[in-house]
Amino acid sequence: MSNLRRAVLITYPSEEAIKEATSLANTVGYSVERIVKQRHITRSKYGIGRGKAEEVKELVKQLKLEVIIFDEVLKPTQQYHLASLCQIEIVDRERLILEIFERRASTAESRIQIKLAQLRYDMVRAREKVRLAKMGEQPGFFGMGKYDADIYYLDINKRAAVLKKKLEREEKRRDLHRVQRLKAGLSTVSIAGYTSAGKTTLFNILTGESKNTGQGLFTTLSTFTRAMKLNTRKVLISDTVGFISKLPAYMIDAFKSTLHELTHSDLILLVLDISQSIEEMGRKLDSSIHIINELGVPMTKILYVLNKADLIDIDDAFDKSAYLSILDSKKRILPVSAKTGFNVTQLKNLISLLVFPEEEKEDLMSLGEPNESISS
Ligand SMILES: Nc1nc2c(ncn2[C@@H]2O[C@H](COP(=O)(O)OP(=O)(O)OP(=O)(O)O)[C@@H](O)[C@H]2O)c(=O)[nH]1
Ligand SMILES: [Mg+2]
Repeated sequence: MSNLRRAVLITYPSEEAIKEATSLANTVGYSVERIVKQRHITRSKYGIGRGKAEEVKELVKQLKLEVIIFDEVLKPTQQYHLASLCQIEIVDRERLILEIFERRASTAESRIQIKLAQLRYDMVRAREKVRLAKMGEQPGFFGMGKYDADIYYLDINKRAAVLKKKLEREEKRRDLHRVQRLKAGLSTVSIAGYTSAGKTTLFNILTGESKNTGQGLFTTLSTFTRAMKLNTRKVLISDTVGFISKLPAYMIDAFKSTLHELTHSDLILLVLDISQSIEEMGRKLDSSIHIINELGVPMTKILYVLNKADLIDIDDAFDKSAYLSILDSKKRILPVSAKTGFNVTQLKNLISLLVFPEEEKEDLMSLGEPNESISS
């Protein structure tokens, strides 16, 4: 595509940070022409140091770039200062994620959620602009005076309130479904985890579905539920929206109704990509746990699924799972491959054991042993 918007990306020096930010940028249609790396990108007037900011300004001019992608959530003042210095639009991490969500939202509910999140994004910035306008620092706010800026701010507030009402109605409808399910006596299991961990691939292999999977981030943007057979019993299993780090709390809030599925589940399969470095896994695990805590889900409901075991040496997989379980001995962990089917039968057994403890007393001591061909 030639209509990609040419961007300079400002991010952290780690390879993983660069990869993730580039992938986010590509997903929304930016081509990353240059990468500027900085250890600290949340400090100071411009997010980055003055010298670096000047460097970016030069780059933008020389390469005729159209946008700066800033891989952090910038304070509105920082965003304003950097944009003024470089005379160019800034897309920070928060807006990047919002843009992806906007493109991928397919249900009425997720569209309301995105709109709400966008309004909050604007609201914070409008508040800042009103403040700057009052200090006389930025008299022309979209060509408006102070009074107009106040009105604009109130208007955003009002629209947000209307959307919240709508969202509540959608939530109520969901709750009704949930009650019906409970009446049907079915237990629920949810698949959660960092984006691209392989949740949908796992969902497909467990249910026989063929939902879209993909290398990009946020392939799945709304919850999907299906029945899954476990020996003689049946449970409902849901695939959910992926997590990402540096997600502001209000965005988690906007997605709470989608993620409510997790709050009400009997068991959460927290999927981790085990083919990544232990540091990277740890970082993503932290982000996931943070969001799960925000949702008020008890940690005792989590079963850790270490996916993509086919990509690494099996001993390595067990080392990694051991390492992660050392951090908290109560963790329940199983390496699997959603792609090859490795350990998927064991996973089903474990789900069965955890969801129906009274009926599945027989031991599952051999769980996690590499007794199933990894390439089957
Ligand atoms: N090698 C290998 N690749 C896998 C495995 N599971 C998933 N993948 C790949 O990882 C990528 C992401 O898989 P998805 O199932 O879409 O991941 P997801 O967690 O649903 O991602 P989002 O919906 O975007 O949050 C795809 O390219 C899959 O083919 C696995 O066990 N082994
Ligand atoms: Mg998915």
